[in-house]
This record gives sequence, C-alpha cells and structure tokens, in this order.
Amino acid sequence: AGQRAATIWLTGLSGAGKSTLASALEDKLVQAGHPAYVLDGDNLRHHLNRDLGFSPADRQENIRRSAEVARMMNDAGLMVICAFISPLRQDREMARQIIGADNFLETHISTSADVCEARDPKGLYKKARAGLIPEFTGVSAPYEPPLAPALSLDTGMLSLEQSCDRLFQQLARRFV
Ligand code: GGZ
Repeated sequence: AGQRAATIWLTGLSGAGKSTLASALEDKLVQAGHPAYVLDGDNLRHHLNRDLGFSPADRQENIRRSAEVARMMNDAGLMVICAFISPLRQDREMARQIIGADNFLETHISTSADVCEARDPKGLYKKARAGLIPEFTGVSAPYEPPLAPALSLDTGMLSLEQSCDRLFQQLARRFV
C-alpha cells in the first residue's frame, strides 16, 4: 500500500479541543490499521520538556524537540498527531521544516477565544485574568492563527465526531 506516515499538527488556544481531538483521531487511525501516536504539549511538559516554561524561547524549544520526535516517529512508520498551542508562525514553520513539508499537515483548531475561555476546563483563564499566570496565550501572550492551514476546525461549531471525520478524510488520500 502507498502509505506514508505523516504528522498532523494541531494548533490553537488552550481549551480549543486539541487534546480531545488528537486522542479521538489516534483511536480512529489505529482502528483503521494505521499505527498512530499523540504528542501533547501538556503531557510532554511533564516529561521530555519538563525543564521548559512559557517564554518565547522556551516555547520555541518545546516545539523544536517535539517536532524532532515527530520526525523520528514518522521515519519509523507511525502517524503522529501533535497537539501544541504553538502560538507563533515562525515556530510552526520550524516544525514544518524539521518534519518535512510533504509530511506536515497543519490544522487550525479555530475555536473562538470566547468559547475557550468559557470552557476553561482547568481554570487557567480565570487564573490568568487574575494575574496569576504570566504570558498566558490569548490573555497576556499572543496567538498567531495560521494563514493557510491544510484544515481548520471550530470545535464550538462541530461535534467531536464531525471534526474527527474531517481530519480522517484529509488523511485518507494518503492511504490509497
Ligand atoms: C499557555 C499554558 C500556560 C501559559 C500553562 N500559556 O490547555 P492546557 O493548559 O492543558 O494545555 C496548555 C499547555 C500548553 O502547552 P503547549 O506545550 O501546548 O504550549 S506551547 O505550544 O505554546 O509551547 C495549558 C498549559 O500548558 N499552560 N501555562 N502561560 N498555556
């Protein structure tokens, strides 16, 4: 089969739904016979990237290391789903270069800032508004939306199943 491993790069605000979608897509890929693995910012920051904070330099290093891991996993034949806020265009461009443009599918989880803040699943927006979390993306640190993503999904408008199906369809052409 003409299958080539790729990295699906999910970018968007905290609370946009990246991790939930990443996990659902991983299940769907594995069930369809395509070994897949999720790299999640929040998770990696407890392990591989535990020395990193949220300054621009640390975010860049977070993205660089994670993209290098994704590339190795792609080389080993795994589909990789990356879920990082990755707020800066230049850092996502770096990830694209590390992984290889042909294998990099940038997906904007475009859920609005208002919806993300209303969800506030971990109470982080509330803390950030109170000044307890410096450099919080969308509150006191920038988010630069992708200008030409392969796909854009608003989880405030789409169900998890719809979002997951659209992502899967985007990938399906690689599996023929
Ligand atoms: C943004 C922060 C911050 C600050 C802690 N800014 O939604 P979460 O909680 O569970 O996941 C977010 C995670 C962001 O890590 P990433 O590795 O994806 O970020 S980046 O790509 O920008 O390097 C959030 C939590 O960490 N968190 N402090 N100041 N998000």
